[in-house]
Amino acid sequence: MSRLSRTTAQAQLPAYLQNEAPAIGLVHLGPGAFFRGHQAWYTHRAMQLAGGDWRICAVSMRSADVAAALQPQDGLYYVASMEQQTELELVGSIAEVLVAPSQYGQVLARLTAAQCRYVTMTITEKGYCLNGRGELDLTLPVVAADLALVEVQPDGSVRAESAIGLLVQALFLRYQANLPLLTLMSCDNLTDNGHKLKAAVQSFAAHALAYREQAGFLAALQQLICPCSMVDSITPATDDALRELVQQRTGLTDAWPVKREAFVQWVVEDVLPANQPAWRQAGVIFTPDVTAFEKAKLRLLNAPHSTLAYLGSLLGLETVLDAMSHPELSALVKQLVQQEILPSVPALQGLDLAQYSAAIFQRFLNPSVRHLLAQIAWDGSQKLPMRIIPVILDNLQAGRPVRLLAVAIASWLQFIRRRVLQQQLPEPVPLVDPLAASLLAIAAQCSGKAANDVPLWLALDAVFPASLSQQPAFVTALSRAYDLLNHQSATDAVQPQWN
Ligand code: CS2
Repeated sequence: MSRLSRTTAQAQLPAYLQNEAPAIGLVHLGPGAFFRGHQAWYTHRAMQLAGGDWRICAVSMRSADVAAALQPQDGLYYVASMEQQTELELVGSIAEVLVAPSQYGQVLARLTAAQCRYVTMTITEKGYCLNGRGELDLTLPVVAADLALVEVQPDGSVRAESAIGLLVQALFLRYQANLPLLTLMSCDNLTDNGHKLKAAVQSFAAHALAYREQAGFLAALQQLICPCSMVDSITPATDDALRELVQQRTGLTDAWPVKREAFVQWVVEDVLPANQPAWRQAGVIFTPDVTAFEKAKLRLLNAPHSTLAYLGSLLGLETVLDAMSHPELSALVKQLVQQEILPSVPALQGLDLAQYSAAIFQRFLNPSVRHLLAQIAWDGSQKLPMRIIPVILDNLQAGRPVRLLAVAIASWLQFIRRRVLQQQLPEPVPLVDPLAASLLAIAAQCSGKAANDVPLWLALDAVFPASLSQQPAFVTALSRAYDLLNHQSATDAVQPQWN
């Protein structure tokens, strides 16, 4: 069986790769499955429709796995969109994959090339190194180390480890070379992602030894364009079943195809420079204000997703489909959305939010997408402050209920406790979270009783704003849910007794 490459896939190559390939115009940080099924696919579509020199240099911030898989196949890979029928599409927008730690000079060269105009990024919530207030966390070791770098060398001999540090280096080199700055596009599930990114870049530059005396550079950064965006497409991790399917259908071996649901959406704040890939033609929605789209998606998709992940894991379930097929759990999550989340979502012209939410629950039932709850459960400390805590704050302020939102939080806390209790097992399951050490340390002091444990958890200011522990309505609801999930089986806890 031949390996996928430009030569072996000649007959199926997208038209833009048939002759000379377009030049690189974009750099992307974080070439995980989501990016490959989403932004890289949109850019592929854009080049199919309108050409342009918009191929992508994809940069892994740490792991060399994606480069090892895609380089031998000329950056090509298949996207499988899973609906009743599985459609395969060969995507050719990735020109190369670089690994930042070992190819730093090349990464800087790409970022400082005149023809590079955009950096898109999917570095997950934790990649932005923000604190509980959504600002750059100057105390994180990786940020502190990057801030202490005293010079910037175009050859990459001075290396930043964080994405923000790398971007500021590149922007500074462009500034020195009189090149236009880059447009930086966060494509992560962060509230206000563009504003947070811009603020983090500016804060880094203002605090870093190498830049803080450079008034001209700091002033130039005020002009930096960082559009906010909402990204959406459910993209489970690749598995061997997908690799086999691709092999059977195409006769070629693809080391790392990507699968996702057929639904795909990208809404971008309409502030991009005129010179851009034909994303609009490819279906990207441009709008003056993304906030309402972003709130609707984070609250109506990601919030129930996380709730299903934690409660479902406590119930011993494996996938989103399993969780949605559990009658009490799915009823509870629907009730949560109906009663406590939908009222917090601002109206969006032309979109019926109830229908939008119903369609999302339908997407969760897609039998072809095997989406593991364990994958969604990762990084709760980073995700819940974007998807659940803001709804709680809004509801408290508006006098709306938070009872079921508190169940969602309690299920996360009990999920962490479960991990601690499992440490004694022969094969303990690790807690995947950048704050794992702090979370496990708190869990180790827990007794299981809310009266003792809830204050310990609420003191975690990276996740819970201080004001929350002053809110009796929330503390009582959280304590009740916590005790219930502790003393009874999770099955009992999702019974209709919440009504
Ligand atoms: C999920 C998201 O893993 C998670 O936390 O909630 O990745 C979700 O599948 C995407 O945001 C859908 O667009």
